[in-house]
Amino acid sequence: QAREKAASPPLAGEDEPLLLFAQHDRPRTTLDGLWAYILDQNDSAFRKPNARRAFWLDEPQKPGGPVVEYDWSISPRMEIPGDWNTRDPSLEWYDGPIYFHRRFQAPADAGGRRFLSFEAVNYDAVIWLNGQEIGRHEGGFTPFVFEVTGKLKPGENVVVLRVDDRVGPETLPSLDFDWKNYGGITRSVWLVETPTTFLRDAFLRLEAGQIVADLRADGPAAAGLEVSVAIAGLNLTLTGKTGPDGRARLSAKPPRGLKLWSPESPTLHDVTFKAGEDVRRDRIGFRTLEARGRQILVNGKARFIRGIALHEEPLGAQGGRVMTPPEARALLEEAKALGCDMVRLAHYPHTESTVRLCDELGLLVWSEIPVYWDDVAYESPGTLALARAMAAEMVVRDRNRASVAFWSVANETPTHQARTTFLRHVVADIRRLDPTRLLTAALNKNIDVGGAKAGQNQFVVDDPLAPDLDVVAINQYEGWYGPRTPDQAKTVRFSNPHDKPMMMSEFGADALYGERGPKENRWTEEYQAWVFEETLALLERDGFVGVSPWVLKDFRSPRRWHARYQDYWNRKGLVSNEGHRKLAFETLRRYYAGKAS
Ligand code: GCB
Repeated sequence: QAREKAASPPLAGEDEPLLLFAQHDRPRTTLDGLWAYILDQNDSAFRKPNARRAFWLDEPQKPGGPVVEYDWSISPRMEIPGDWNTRDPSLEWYDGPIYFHRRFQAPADAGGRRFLSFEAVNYDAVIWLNGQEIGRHEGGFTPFVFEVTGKLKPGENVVVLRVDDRVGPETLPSLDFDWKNYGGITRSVWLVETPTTFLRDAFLRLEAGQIVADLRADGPAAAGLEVSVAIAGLNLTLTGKTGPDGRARLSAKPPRGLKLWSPESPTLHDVTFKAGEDVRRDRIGFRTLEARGRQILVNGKARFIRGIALHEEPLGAQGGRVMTPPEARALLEEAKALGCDMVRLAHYPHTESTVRLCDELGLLVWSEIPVYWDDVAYESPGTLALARAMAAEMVVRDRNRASVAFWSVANETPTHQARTTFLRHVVADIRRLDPTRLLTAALNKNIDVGGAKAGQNQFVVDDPLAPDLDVVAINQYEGWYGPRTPDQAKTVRFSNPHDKPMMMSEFGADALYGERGPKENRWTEEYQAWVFEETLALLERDGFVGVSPWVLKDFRSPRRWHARYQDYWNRKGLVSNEGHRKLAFETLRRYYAGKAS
């Protein structure tokens, strides 16, 4: 116990990630575009560095000098953001280190501060600026920022990354997971400018009947700084001063007639944040969330959550990891066409613009960190620190989005003590960073981990983590993986001994689009639709207050081997990878139409 405590003190203010509040509204230069790349399959340059292969130094061969075995100017180029698996067909199955190189012009120094900002790099990144290492980051789905004030040259600069997408026993996700491990600089890269003292963080929300803003300034003038938050249309401006720690909490009673954000009417307000000379704008919605007894309440009203899960993979023959806003919109419009009011962004934080789109479209969001399955090193202090860092990056990036309703800390994890202790740390951190969201996890359905009592057809949610959560959720695949046929699913009773709302966070079945036949035939659209009919029918009986079937779209996965039906795609999509709707799409649409309030 004592050792564990020493390894994991509660998240302290200094440990909150530096993410540059409202980055989209700051002066910034894109570093997207063509980057040169060099494959280092044996990881020689990093493990055994020497001048011949110090890619980060970008030193050209000198006439008569020692040999240099690379030349960035003639290396192939790749469009960034990009995953190398789809950008370069010869790298479709490559896992390992790749170096990326880009020259860029730094804008003239305006006297403020500058940051290199990465929206996501999968998985492990080492970054050099002009030959000097400026930082490292682990984790493929969350943003990170390094300050480079004073490190840029006037005019041309060089940034080099080593990106290694290999997973290992202590990474997150760990060794086994059901999606393609797309490697690369998968989201945008920016050079961002801020004033010397700037608003590093702001969190504005409706909490306990008040509009509350937590602000944090960073820089030499951060203490005693005038700060304000003005909400357009409400005639409301909160003002105050930061304390010695650069932080301020402002609050006010919400004005009468405040229009709340809801899936039915996703009202967003234009908000202006000021911290000294730093003035930033964002669009923010206000709403309340509550788990009361066994109900989930949005704006004080109980609702049945009509969800769907999706991976971050656009429609198309290839898959791929880069998700542009139009591609995200196309997928989210399919979720809307199903009648969904929630998307489960599985199994890792999706790109920020997707969450912003959910704010606009009126889709609640379930956002998750990739603590996935039982291979995770739950005993490792390093892995715990990584999970906590990921959770903090996820929450700090998205806690101003009204759409975000659920923070999920895990998916289908075992129930032993080490895992539960591990997840409790993450839950505690998230509650500290955001007391307004519902904490959840997709819990296991396996009999041997306490989900179900063998023989009784009685699945009990008795996970030891349940008391720490606001909403208990279970994944279950009766009619697909289990011994029962879809119609026998109703012989199983799901029960929840906790006085908490219960959701079914997954169910589903593989179907190859266009494969038709008797419903008893696996892989047909009919079979999948049958699983949906039978499962949806028992939700209300057993007290579920929400569901997010698996999954909106077929997605690539190296562990789906059936050469005819899968071909390295998970085929549980309601639409095929190219966007054709399968029969079960209509089954779910009809069910949700009956549920819409
Ligand atoms: C699950 C996992 C999900 C898989 C799915 C499947 O339980 O949570 O990531 O893709 O089952 O298709 O087996």
